[in-house]
Amino acid sequence: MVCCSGRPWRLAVVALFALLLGAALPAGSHANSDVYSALPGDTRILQYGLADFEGDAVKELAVLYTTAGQARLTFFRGESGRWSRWWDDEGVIDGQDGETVRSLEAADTNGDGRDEVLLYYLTKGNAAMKARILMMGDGDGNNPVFDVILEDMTAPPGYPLLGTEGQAVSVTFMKMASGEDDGYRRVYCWDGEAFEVCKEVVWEKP
Ligand SMILES: [Ca+2]
Ligand SMILES: [Ca+2]
Repeated sequence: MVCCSGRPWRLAVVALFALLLGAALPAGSHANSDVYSALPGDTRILQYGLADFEGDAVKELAVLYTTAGQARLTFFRGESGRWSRWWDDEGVIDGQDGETVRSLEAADTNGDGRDEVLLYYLTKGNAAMKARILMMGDGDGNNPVFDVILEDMTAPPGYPLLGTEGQAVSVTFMKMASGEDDGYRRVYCWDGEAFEVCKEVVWEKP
């Protein structure tokens, strides 16, 4: 699944809302109370998403929310038909310099069969949108670790392009020149372990 054909992801979100409204879905009929009872009392949900972060063909639930004025991300996994808290972000989703996290998406950005989480932030003044990609790293299924594997921005605000560059799976960011800054088309290729810049075209400022 790629970013720009995100229909499966959106369908998953729609399905989850149906779940929260009481419709029957595989994870059980008590997902609403499972999720809310595990989160702080002042939680305000921003967005949900279902994706398979482990690559075991079973989807987990990602919940983006605010509490005490901070955005937080918590993952749940299905256990015996209930949602069970699985992972908390512990700060890896915090924005910088006035950035605020706006939304999330899930996609297999590196082609390894497991989904990653893409978090989107609007930068100060809404001049650009930053994407931060989190991937499940070392750890086991019971104690997962999610690491930031890529971060860059698109301006005017937009989404990175997921695709291929030659034989490599790639993520591309485009930033228009503005003010004193040049722009770029910057391609990151997955080398099996990390995303590395594999192509960059500079767009000089006028
Ligand atoms: Ca899974
Ligand atoms: Ca992946």
